[in-house]
Amino acid sequence: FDPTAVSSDRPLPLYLQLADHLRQLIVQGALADQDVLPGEREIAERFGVSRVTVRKALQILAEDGLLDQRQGSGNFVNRGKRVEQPLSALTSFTDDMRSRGMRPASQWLHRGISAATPEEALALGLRPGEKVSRLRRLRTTDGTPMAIELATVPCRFLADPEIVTESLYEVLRGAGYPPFRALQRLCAVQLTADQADLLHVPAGAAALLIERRTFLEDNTPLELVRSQYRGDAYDFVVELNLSG
Ligand code: 16G
Repeated sequence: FDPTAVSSDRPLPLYLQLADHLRQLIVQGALADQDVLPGEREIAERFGVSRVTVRKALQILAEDGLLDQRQGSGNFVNRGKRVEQPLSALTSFTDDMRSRGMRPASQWLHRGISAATPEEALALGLRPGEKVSRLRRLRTTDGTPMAIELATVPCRFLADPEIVTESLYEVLRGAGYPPFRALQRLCAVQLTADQADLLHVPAGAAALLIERRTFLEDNTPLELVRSQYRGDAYDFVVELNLSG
């Protein structure tokens, strides 16, 4: 614990400062999964704040799913389950989560039609300015934010983005455009303050940027996706074989 992380000199209410500090300790791994936090009184003394402030901060972390408040036995750190996704299978977020018995959901950040940018036109084999459907979502599992995803699909495969309510791939399959093959690139990035806010992690936290280009069986580009996956929640796993 760093008592200087909470100070009445800063404009943010003390309970929010304390919640932020504890969240960072959890997300960055200084507090391990299932660690028990000290009691309210001890935390209050260490940070020089009231017990009410501590209670409000812990309440926020519990609501964010980072703490399990167990009556009588204390506050347990819940770093959440890491999700393992095999890199070799072409699956959708919804399929992936359901196959693990988890509940996928999306929070819509944007859904609309606009002209392809030159970069998108190139990646999707479109004429410059051709119309594309854009779907920007915060993807969650069991209520925990996992990734921010922007999918761009030519309008000729998805004329109305509003018909996608849950799974984009389900809609594309239903329309006779099943995703067949994809090329994916992963690289490490730090989240911007806005992205970190959406994903409930501290600004600057590590994430995996994944760019995917998906094709139909005849090699026509179907979607271009750019996503930021939480570095603390996701493992991408790949199987290697001795070739030759
Ligand atoms: C996955 C795909 C994304 C695809 C989405 C469809 C990665 C990195 N990305 O998130 O390309 O658009 O699934 O999911 O795996 P949906 O069918 O649940 O909407």
